[in-house]
Amino acid sequence: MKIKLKQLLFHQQGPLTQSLRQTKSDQGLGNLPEKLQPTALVKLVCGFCSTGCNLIAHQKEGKTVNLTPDKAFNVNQGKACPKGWQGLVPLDSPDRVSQPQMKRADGSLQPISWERAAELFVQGFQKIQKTASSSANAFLSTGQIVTEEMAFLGSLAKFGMGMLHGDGNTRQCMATAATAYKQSFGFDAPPFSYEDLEESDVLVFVGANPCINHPILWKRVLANQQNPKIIVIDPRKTQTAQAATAHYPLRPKSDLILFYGLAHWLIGQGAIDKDYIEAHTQGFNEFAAFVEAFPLSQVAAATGLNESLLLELGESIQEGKRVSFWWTMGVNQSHQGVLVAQALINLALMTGNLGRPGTGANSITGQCNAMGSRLFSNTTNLLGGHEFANSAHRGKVARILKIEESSIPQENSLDYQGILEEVEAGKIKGLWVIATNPAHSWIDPARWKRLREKLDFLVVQDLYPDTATAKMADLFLPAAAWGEKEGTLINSERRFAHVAPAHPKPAGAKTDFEIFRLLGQAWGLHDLVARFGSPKQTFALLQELSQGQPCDFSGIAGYEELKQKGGVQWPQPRAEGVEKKRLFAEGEFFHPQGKAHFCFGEPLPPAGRASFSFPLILLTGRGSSVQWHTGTRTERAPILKKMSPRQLYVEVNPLDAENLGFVSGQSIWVESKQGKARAQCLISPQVALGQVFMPMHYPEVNWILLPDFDPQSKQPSYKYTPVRLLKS
Ligand SMILES: Nc1nc2c(c(=O)[nH]1)N[C@H]1C(S)=C(S)[C@@H](COP(=O)(O)OP(=O)(O)OC[C@H]3O[C@@H](n4cnc5c(=O)[nH]c(N)nc54)[C@H](O)[C@@H]3O)O[C@H]1N2
Ligand SMILES: Nc1nc2c(c(=O)[nH]1)N[C@H]1C(S)=C(S)[C@@H](COP(=O)(O)OP(=O)(O)OC[C@H]3O[C@@H](n4cnc5c(=O)[nH]c(N)nc54)[C@H](O)[C@@H]3O)O[C@H]1N2
Ligand code: SF4
Ligand SMILES: [Mo]
Repeated sequence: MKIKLKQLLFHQQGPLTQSLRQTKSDQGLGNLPEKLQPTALVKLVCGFCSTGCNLIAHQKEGKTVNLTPDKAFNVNQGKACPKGWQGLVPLDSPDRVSQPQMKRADGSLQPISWERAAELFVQGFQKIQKTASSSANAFLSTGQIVTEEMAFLGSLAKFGMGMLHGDGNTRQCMATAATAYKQSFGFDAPPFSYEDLEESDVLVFVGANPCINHPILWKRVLANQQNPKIIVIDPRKTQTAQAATAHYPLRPKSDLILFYGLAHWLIGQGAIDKDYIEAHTQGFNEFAAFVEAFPLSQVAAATGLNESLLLELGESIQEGKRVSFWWTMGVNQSHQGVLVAQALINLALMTGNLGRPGTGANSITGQCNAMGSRLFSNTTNLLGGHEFANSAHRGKVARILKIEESSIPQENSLDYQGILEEVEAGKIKGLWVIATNPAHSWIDPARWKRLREKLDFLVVQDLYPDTATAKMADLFLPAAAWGEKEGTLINSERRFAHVAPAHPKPAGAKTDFEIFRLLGQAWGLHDLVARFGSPKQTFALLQELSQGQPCDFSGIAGYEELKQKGGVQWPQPRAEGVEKKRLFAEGEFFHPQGKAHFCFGEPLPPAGRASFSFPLILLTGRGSSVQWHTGTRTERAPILKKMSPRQLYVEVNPLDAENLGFVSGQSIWVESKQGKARAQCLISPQVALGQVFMPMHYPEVNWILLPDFDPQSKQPSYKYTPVRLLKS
């Protein structure tokens, strides 16, 4: 083998040989035993979380045999979490199918050819269009396919197939942050770079548990040399809270009052940056007057944090030279998430903690391409962060895609819940679900079961035919996975990175991109399909669409530059050669006057309130670093499976358990007004008295949640349901 490798290196001339040779020694692979020596190395970015770790696929005789983290690039600096290391394993699962499946009258599945599947797809949706209405079909997209596929899907569905409505699982995840940024900054633009994690002297994590959910970002925090204060604001004493320098266990959903109170206190202390506020923001005086109603005494009563703790927290922000605020789902999934996110943005703006190294109001994204879906899924906004309602934007998109402007909807799509309500009302009858598993993950999965009966035609496109949603489908389209296809993902710091087709897809399987081409052709959309000839061609199209937008990345020299640099952050317009690590360094925002807006509103209680009958508050979220959402991928990796609990559990505070007479390991019922789930009682001081926690990875959890939504972002509030515990 050594000889073969040498021959390969010797015979291959030019940059590829060079990069292979450099990579092998740089990566420390030269010392591997002979039988493990790869014959080729392919670089790609991880397809699980939004961190976007650079990985290397080891190939041997044309087959990918291993994955290791890439040491050459800055994002992960040679580290990966267990999901990254095990990323290939779910691809080789023996139960993957490469043929589409059609549901027979008796409910069983019949494998069919791709041609037949395309025919059924067209017949099914076109029949609904003709017999019901032109807007009776809709789609639900994802943050887990490559950007090129998202844009293709969104264009086909909306401009070609006439689907007026389409949303995605980023509604469950990032809608709040997107709405907050748009209103505050004028565009959905997370301002930070990962370097800020290392350059900050005060880091405030709100409703975020990066130790298990973004473990490699947490490594970057640990690399911070500024002797930082690491503050965690979370009702639970999470792994992150335990590792932090300070933990503020506020009452669930009291964040808004907390941050308004802190703003009021900081203004009272004069701990604000008046010059910055004057030069770069608008609405501060109104905000300052509004927060007068939040003295610390009232904040203490609402949050359960005593005044001395609140003062300590306020002083940390006041004294910090480079303060950064980081938030995730504890904020986004709230009944007033947009206002909470904006309260954090306001704190950053008023203290001048924006645009400088180590600062920022920073929403960490979740899925590997959540950011791609926010810009290019063509669901809530028109391709490239444009507006459906703006005729100039429609004109631009029509010109670049060479389509009739009239084929672009002039109004925004219904949001996710709105789509489901239309299904319930019998107005939407056809649904196409791509790379998401709502029958498990949506806040009201009971609704899914009811809706199935209302839908005339459900098509599910996934890697596996046995997901909770795929099992309900009339037509199942099996897709090739991440690692088997090409395209780009955009990580949390706005970095475009390249995914290579490093692993052979199952024989006969098609990538999502190829499926979209097939379906588009079968629909008769030949011109539109021709515009999306290949992922590479689509990337160039997206670059053109981005021109003149805040996310302009037309200056990236194609996939080649992404491969060479391990990724490039947007913006990267053609005129500027230098990468901009963070946004707003000049204090120029995207609103017409260039100023950021202070946005705020009255705090309101959540829909469900703890009561005598349901005295405990159920929080949900991620349970471990080895479990990914609904488990379709991580449950197919035996090592990851072994490292995670097999049974649904509920974390209960020791005092609550004692009062109820429960012991750890006992099977109990967790019951809400919606329903009940049996779980193993896990007595844990990590949850506060009066609260319980359940991980979202088990399907029963969402069956008992109270459907409640942020009125602005329409994002579900997954983290607040009154429950009681009963012996089972
Ligand atoms: N291992 C693993 N990693 C993942 C994922 C996964 O499934 N598994 N998913 C990825 C995705 S898509 C996402 S979106 C991210 C999510 O990443 P995180 O947001 O870190 O994950 P969660 O556990 O959902 O929620 C974070 C915290 O919010 C807290 N919280 C609940 N209610 C409140 C509240 O009212 N106020 C405050 N301040 N905090 C509250 C919870 O106690 C929890 O610790 O993780 C990504 N990374
Ligand atoms: N209770 C509770 N519920 C929650 C949350 C919570 O905190 N608490 N968090 C919410 C959040 S933040 C999120 S992001 C959602 C996630 O919810 P989902 O998106 O429903 O969860 P996943 O399990 O990631 O589902 C993705 C599906 O896509 C498939 N897939 C993966 N790659 C590809 C591909 O390349 N092509 C195709 N066609 N299919 C592919 C996978 O097999 C899987 O079935 O869950 C939400 N639900
Ligand atoms: S931290 Fe996220 S991107 Fe990095 S290896 Fe783990 S799952 Fe993949
Ligand atoms: Mo998410």
